[in-house]
Amino acid sequence: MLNVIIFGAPGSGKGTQSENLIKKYNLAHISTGDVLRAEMKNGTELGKLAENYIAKGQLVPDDVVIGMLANVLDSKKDAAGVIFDGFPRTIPQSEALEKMLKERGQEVSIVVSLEVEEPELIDRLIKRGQQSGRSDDNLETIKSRLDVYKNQTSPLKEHYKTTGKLVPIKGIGTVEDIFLKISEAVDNIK
Ligand code: B4P
Repeated sequence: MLNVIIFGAPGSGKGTQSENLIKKYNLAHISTGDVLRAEMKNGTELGKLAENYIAKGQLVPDDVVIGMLANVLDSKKDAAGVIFDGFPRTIPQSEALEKMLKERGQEVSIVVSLEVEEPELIDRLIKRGQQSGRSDDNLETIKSRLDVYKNQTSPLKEHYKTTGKLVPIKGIGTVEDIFLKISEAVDNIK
């Protein structure tokens, strides 16, 4: 089973490239951001809790996201593989994911890290905010998301470097060119 983590700062193109990966490799998609936004839209208890964190650009607490992921993962057990988009975002989340996969006789296959500089990230997210109306795509919240990424999420890169799973890919250029580089990396591990 192919387990792809797509990793990168907010606005690096994780969601965009996930869509291409799903189509080409027939993978199931788990985006913790999408799951949380759906809960918010449906006004569930989890959604109400998540809203407080997302609107401020902070991470939703680990225990909440990890608990949520276990349920979602089991719902995809018949898929050819899974793309993890926006998860893990902290060291405890990566440990939980590895444990969950191990319990199911699986492991992380590859961690694709999309590398994009901060001014470009801000530019993309502001543009998206003008169209999507996402509550976290405004300058103040974008800046907190980038700080959270630097402090809590980017240390995961070191962890995946030591496991030999990390493949850094420049995330600037056309969506198609970036996808070609990602596909090459994925094909190399198959
Ligand atoms: P997410 O939904 O994961 O949002 P994100 O990291 O901000 O990235 P996003 O998916 O939106 O952007 P993408 O890189 O696809 O998370 C939202 C919030 O939910 C988090 O801040 C957090 O509060 C909470 N959350 C989610 N997961 C969590 C977890 N595991 N633990 C705790 N909390 C969690 O960028 C896309 C934009 O760039 C698009 O507008 C696209 O059109 C553009 N783009 C893409 N490729 C491009 C290219 N090559 N050139 C130009 N533009 C491009």
